[in-house]
Amino acid sequence: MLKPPYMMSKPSDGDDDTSVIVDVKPKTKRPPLYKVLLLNDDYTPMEFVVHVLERFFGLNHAQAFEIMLTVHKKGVAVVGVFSHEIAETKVGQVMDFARRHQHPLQCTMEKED
Ligand code: TYC
Repeated sequence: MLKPPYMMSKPSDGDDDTSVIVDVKPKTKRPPLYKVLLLNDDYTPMEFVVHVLERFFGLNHAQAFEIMLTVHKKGVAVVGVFSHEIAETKVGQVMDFARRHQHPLQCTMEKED
């Protein structure tokens, strides 16, 4: 004769939760990117701006001249898109270099949409 306790189903091994996650979003998000912008002014020499673009943004002379002219004509242009840390470094390098040469050149960064 069977003695108590009577177990009418298999003992749980702790793995009998029947709820199922159907769809899980991949949780790794790419970090936001930042545009680095160069602003026009009436005093910074064109050749200085070209030099800045070559030196800090790795542009060749033709590319640097073209972007400098865009800023000169339109007032502002994106000179590159970077991670937050790299963008901050570039802005700092440009602002420091311009200040040391007593030019009012302005460089800023802006989060990409
Ligand atoms: N406008 C300046 C000039 O005529 C040239 C210039 C270009 C200055 C781009 C700043 O980001 C700049 N000398």
